[in-house]
Amino acid sequence: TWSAVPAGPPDPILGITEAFKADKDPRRINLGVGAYRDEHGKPYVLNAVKKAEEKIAAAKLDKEYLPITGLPGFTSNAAKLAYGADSVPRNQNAIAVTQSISGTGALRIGGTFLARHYPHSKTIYVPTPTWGNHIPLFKDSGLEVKYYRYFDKKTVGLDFEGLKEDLQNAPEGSIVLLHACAHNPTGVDPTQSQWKDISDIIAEKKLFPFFDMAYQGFASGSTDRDAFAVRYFVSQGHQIALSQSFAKNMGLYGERVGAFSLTTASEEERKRVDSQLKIIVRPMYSNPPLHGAHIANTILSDPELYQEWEGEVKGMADRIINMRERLYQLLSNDFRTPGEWSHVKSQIGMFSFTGLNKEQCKVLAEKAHVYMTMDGRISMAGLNGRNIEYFAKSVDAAVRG
Ligand code: PLP
Ligand code: TYF
Repeated sequence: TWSAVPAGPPDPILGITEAFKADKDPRRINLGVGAYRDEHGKPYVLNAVKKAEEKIAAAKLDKEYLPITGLPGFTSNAAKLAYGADSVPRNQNAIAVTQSISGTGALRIGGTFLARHYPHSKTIYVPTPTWGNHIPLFKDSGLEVKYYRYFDKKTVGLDFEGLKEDLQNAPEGSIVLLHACAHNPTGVDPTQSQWKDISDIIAEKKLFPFFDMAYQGFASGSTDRDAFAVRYFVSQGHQIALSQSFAKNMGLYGERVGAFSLTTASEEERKRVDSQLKIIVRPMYSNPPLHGAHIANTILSDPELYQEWEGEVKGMADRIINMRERLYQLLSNDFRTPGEWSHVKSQIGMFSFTGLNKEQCKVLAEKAHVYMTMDGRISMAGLNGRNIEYFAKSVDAAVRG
């Protein structure tokens, strides 16, 4: 029956972990997948999460089904975290929110909703480059995917002129995917003033902004600062779609906790949108899983746990920022590696787009047992005090060839 099924390619990011696991060299380093590691290179379960789980266990909750759109306290608190306590559509009860299977599930619900109900276009513009999964995900949702310029290889920074030009030339009404903060894979974000210009163009061209916020708190250490773009757009009167993930900022990767939301014009409109979100979710998975949503909601609704969580998010962000500083010093000063390395310091979030080419990445894997995606992206969280010198030395050797 399946004799005609062709073998497909592996996921370019998750496939790296396989290669890493097969390498038994003690010096091996995995900088592939974007998952936080502590200073010992180990996965990190947040204390706030452990305490929330203790509270949940003590409460002896049942395992009944959640509503189709998820745990009501969780969706409400997730929206508050993203939009802010004083958000106008939130106070008007005009934000439609559904729990989702993490950020990916939120993007997929959003893609499907827009393909079905957005009246002005079936095209979504995504940045080049973008998180690889965005492209098949939106195509499978029924949208056509097009691209806007984002990254400038020459400056290893934002191609702001190219971005503006491409958005200005997009057909009126098109959907635009924006990484809310900590752009994956480049680590390059617009400044606040550039976000304001982007907001103006989107208003002028009547484009529809769809924010992917997978790293709130992870970029700067502050959940408020990282929500700047989302909140600014809403304050300017844009209606937006938003995907949220709690994989990174709460370390809930495998629990699959996320939310998809849309701001609407009124409570009455929100109710109609809600009903259509339910119609999308039901035939896919009926209703979302319980445990992770309880964890996130316990943290978001308990002031003490919330404070502890904020400290831990900042701790993770700060450790990454320290590694950036250290890596820059090693390459630039200690080894005097040919090239300019200040982008390692200025980039934001989980990743650094090093500028290493495919050949150099290959050499790093084969000769130095250092694994990263072939576009030169490294997950900064994979670096720590014990491996960073070896990594920098290996990069130096690969660059010198
Ligand atoms: N969007 C971006 C930009 C990402 O980097 C990721 C990966 O972590 C996701 C969405 C979705 O991740 P998850 O489905 O684990 O929440
Ligand atoms: O870019 C990353 O590494 C994270 C994790 O199919 C990830 O976003 C990578 C690939 C994938 C799912 C999640």
